[in-house]
Amino acid sequence: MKTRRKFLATGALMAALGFAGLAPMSASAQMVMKAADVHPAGYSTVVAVENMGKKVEAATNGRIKFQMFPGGVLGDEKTMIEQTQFGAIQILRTSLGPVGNVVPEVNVFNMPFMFRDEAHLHAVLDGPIGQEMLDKISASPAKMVALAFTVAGSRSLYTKKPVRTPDDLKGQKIRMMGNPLFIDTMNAMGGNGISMGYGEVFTALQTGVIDGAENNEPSLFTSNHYTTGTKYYTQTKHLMIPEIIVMSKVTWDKLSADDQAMFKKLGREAQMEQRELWNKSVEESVAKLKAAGVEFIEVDNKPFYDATAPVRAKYGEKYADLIKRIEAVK
Ligand code: GTR
Repeated sequence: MKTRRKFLATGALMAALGFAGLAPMSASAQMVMKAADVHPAGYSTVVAVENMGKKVEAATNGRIKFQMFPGGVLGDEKTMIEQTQFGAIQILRTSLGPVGNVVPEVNVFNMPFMFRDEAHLHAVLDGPIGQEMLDKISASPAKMVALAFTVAGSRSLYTKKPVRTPDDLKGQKIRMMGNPLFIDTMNAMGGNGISMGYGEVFTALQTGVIDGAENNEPSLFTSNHYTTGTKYYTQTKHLMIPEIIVMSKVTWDKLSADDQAMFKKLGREAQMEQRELWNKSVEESVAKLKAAGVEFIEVDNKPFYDATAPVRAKYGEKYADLIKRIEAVK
């Protein structure tokens, strides 16, 4: 028993350090791909990637399988992107927010009020523009092969004081994801944007380092941020940021063409499956947040839209044609 436990522990350590999957593949060699996510077990993105892993395992008779590291145990998204780039993480689900720092083109999708609503966003992602964006990421020097999109609804503000207008955000320090575009967005909306990793937000809210943050309902719920006194959820819906499932290019280059095609196919299936899981999780989180006393504030988001026009102008200038095509999607 003891020896077996030690053996298992060593195996887990080796997997955690990134040894698994680094050896050159022979036909019978097993490849264990480390998959990572900042979200906890049970979250729509984690479940969709786990299910993709099960399909991969079945399709390859166990030759390739996933080992999921949820809850940000391998670091925040910036760190995980770096680890994916050099091959220590093989499969990563990440927001496009921090990806904008390594693939600037994706910032078109990261701009405030870029999409009319979720139906518009989903039509863009599932159609030719979405495929082009995945291909752009894969062809960029970022060393990540983009397999699929996941969705994350829209981001709204959660604060300790109610916010109804940009004026109410004056002097409030609001956590944003690490990307200058988001800091500019918050500053334009009236607050002070503070960049920090997702895993630091809870303590920063508790200690008053920040006054609030912004995210979708499932993230607000599963992160427990709502327990820190941020009981007002103001539905500005200022950002609708798509997310991606990527494979490290280091790993991708070791796969056969057949395996690569299988990953693309199963990636697309994961995209559709997560969509269903997502919709359910939004409903559930809204109900749970309301039951816990979070007040949902409906606002007129026109003043926030108008205030962020300079941000869209600054970041969108280079991509005017693409933006026109996005706007034309029905
Ligand atoms: C969530 C998103 C995560 C992460 C997080 C954050 O909505 O799904 O990938 O980006 O927001 O705010 O850091």
